[in-house]
Amino acid sequence: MRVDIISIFPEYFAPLDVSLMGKARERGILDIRLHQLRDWTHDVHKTVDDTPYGGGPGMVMKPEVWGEAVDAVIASGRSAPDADSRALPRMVVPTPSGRPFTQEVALEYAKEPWLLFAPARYEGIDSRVVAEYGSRLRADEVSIGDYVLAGGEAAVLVIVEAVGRLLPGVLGNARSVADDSFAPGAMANLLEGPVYTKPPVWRGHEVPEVLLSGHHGRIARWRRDQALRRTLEKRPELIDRLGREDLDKHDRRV
Ligand code: 6GU
Repeated sequence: MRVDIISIFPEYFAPLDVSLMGKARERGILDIRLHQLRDWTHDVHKTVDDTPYGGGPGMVMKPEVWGEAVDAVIASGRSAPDADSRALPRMVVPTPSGRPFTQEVALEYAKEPWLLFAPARYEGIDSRVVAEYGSRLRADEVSIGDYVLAGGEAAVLVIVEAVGRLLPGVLGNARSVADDSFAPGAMANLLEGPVYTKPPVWRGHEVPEVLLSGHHGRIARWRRDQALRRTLEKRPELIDRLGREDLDKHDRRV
């Protein structure tokens, strides 16, 4: 997967050199290309923002600079010899006023050959930029949660990591993706329950004996009960949303 990120802080993305994402890049599974937005300004001050029409606090990122930057990145992909199916990227604009970024969206993005991220600072990007690219390619405004960050860069790190770990060959054990909280499948729409490793007793805390029993059926049932219990306690709205198909005949209201 190719990932382009245009930002006034390309150095913000240094963590993508580390750990799982770093390995994915070394292996060529993830091709991340960072771009300095200011490279597409034309004034000596490399201005990327201006005051908002209609007044109000803060600054808004100028559409011309973003337009030139995004056009250039799109053009760089199309002229590449390996252009294959990546005629146009899926564009992702992080903003607290976007649609929620969920595991479902991560799975959808993981199927794309090319993502282009446009994280903003200040009060956001002039809205005509998403209007323009929304008509030329698929452009999504997404939020990573109900709180406000100082800029979209941290959201891009979150999204790239959530998507990157889903790419074939990135995780050692592919099964761990299927068992994720929020992943479709056996534990669909439930939080994962507690996990333990050796020693069997630590500071007086014992590992639940069922996990030491070797009885796979009992273990699976216990894990599902723990997942149901934890979900009910921490995310009751997820329990309310479970459909018949998410429940098995041994699930009961705890
Ligand atoms: Cl995507 N950006 C910013 N600036 N704040 C956020 C966010 C994104 N998602 C939640 N809060």
